[in-house]
Amino acid sequence: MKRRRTALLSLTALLATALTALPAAPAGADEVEQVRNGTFDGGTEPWWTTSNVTAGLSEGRLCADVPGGTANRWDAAVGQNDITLVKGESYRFSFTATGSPAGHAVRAIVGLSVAPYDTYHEVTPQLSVSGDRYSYTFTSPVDTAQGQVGFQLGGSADPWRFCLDDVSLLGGVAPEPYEPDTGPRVRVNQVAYLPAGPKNATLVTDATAGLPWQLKNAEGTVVARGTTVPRGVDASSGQNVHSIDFSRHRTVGQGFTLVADGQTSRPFDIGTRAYEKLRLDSLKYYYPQRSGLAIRDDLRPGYGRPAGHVGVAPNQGDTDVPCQPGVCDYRLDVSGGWYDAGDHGKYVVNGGISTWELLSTYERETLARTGQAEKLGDGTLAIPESGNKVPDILDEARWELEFLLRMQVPDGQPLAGMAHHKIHDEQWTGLPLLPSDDPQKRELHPPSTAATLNLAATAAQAARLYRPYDKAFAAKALAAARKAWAAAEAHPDVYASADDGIGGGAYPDTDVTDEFYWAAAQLYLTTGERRFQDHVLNSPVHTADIFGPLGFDWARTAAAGRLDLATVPSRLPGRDKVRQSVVKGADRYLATLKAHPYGMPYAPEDNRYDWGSSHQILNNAVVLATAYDITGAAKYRDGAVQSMDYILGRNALNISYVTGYGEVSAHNQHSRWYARQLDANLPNPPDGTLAGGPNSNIQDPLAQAKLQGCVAQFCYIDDIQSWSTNEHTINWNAALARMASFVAGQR
Ligand code: 9MR
Repeated sequence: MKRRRTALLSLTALLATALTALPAAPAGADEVEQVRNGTFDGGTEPWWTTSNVTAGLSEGRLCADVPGGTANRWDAAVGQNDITLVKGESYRFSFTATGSPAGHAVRAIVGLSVAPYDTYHEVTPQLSVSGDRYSYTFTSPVDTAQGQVGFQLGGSADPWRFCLDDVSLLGGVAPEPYEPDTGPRVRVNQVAYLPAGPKNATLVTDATAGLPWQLKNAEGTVVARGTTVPRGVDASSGQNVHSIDFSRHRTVGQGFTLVADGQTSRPFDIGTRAYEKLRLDSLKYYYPQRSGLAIRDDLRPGYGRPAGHVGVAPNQGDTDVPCQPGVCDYRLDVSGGWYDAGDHGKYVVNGGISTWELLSTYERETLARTGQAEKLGDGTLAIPESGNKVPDILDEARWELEFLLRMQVPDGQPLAGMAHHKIHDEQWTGLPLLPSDDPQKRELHPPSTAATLNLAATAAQAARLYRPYDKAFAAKALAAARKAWAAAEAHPDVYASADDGIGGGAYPDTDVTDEFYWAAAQLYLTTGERRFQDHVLNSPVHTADIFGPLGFDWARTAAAGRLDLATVPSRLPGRDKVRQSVVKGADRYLATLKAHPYGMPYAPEDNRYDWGSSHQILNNAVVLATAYDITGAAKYRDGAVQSMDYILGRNALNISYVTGYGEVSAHNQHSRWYARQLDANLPNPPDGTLAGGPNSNIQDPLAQAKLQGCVAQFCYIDDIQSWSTNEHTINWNAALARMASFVAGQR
């Protein structure tokens, strides 16, 4: 599986039904076999094998002796090339296979036989000794004459035997429209409502008049009742819906259900405990994302793995990494840091906003009326540093900060003080692949102004937060921040190329006025110095309306300055106005939430959900939470708390986007090492991992095949191949941690 940028797909306008079926081909009309000699009648031509596999005919089948001791699935394979695939056409891929001894799996793919080896359909069934028939239907996202049917057999420590028969790739079959299983039509927060908090649900129904609802406790006793409020057709789902408000019920308990229109919701709790756990789980996510050290199984049972990228073969990095050709002639030790997401890349832009949001989660807990900094203290996150008397959240963020500092161009070089935009593999790698097994060359990409300002902002913030615990580190961070700031001022318009997306994400950004503002704000809050204050006050960003529908993220970082200027004590002239601007932004998110039948502060233009929509919703909720911290007004607190309902199940798909939270939760996020969907020996992501969520642009082939024509909330599939709707990342989990921590402090 490789990630590529693909042209945006046009979305059909709002549809009355949620998903359109793919255009139906007349079944059986012109079904055409694409595989030659799939029955192995006259021999094994034109099938090929990798040189380490010995294959031959056995009882009319192809049988292959697979060697042990290979690392990757594709290190041992059988396949057939020169397969023609037609874009938009559906294919039935089927075969019969055995594996002995039992327990071995085959990765069966239909993909590209040449670089970048994209796969258009892949499955990894566990084989039996007696044999099974496998059959799958998919739609090709491309036109190619260089297709391949491949059976990848590598990755086993021991040798085994694979036999194959009746391989078929039938073109022109009827597509199988994807119908998500959305369960009961009463949609609730499947985790927990706060006892004194808002309690809202959504009913999907054709009814146009109000219907009776009942709240039942775990024993099935009705404890509250009322009438639903018809809300008409919801634009974000295309569904006719009603809303239900049961906020008046405040009794704590487990296993409540909501009943309406003959449907019983998934169960939920009323209480705070789940949020205490989520606050920690969402932060515990980071330790196994760490590059550069072995993950201890005693600290994360089931997640132990060898250190990735410590300069040990087959890794080619990260302790001594060259630049891309022509970019520089030095090498850097850029080990450590967090892997960005499901890939092995490490990006300063994105590392920065993630670090800010963790540091700000902590800082907010130290400053706000309802803050509970002690809940994030030493010993709370089960990390190697637990017990060192430093709050664990600071220890975790420091792992990334140390990496960000290493990405700074050394003194004496032409761009000294700037930060390299990113470091990652030369080519995209396939799935699954443990960090320690990544064989690709690693390269530093050119410095950028945006990366330099990410470094300046986070290192400056670090300087004030780590001072009580480690003065030397605080001083080092501040010196690096000043140096980065000066370098950015000297090189204010060095942009990362949008085309630099091979082997890693591009993270392009050609407007860095917001990054300048963010960095100046952090430098000012830490030093109080006049020149940083002047930059803040003179920046057009300072008074701009920055709280738009998509909120803030790695590319739109103004809020990371504004929210802190509004809440971290300082003598900034006009600070009251800054605080008011946050409240004004929150008022708008509150209005969006109130108008939304699913009760969330998110209504993007043209109903187009963006990449990582779940974290955008959470970040809009952060603005509401900050308005509560500023004003103490309950309506902002309630809005922030209520935003969690969507994330945890009150949505069109009836799914919680947080792994392990709620009866049905996302658990197949795109990842090279949490790849259980592809390899039963690997884990799913840990509890508390946020999925990117609906993305109207569905850039990946799997989503394009399954979700064509989807309406906003429906543009999501919990499949490991859907990297554009279902990845996990360090910046998205930071938004979850920030909100979980806020909600855990409310009652
Ligand atoms: O989250 C990023 C999204 O905003 C961009 O539109 C997209 C394309 O540039 O990239 C996303 O980030 C991915 C990054 O490029 C590589 N690591 C995984 C990230 C999440 O999918």
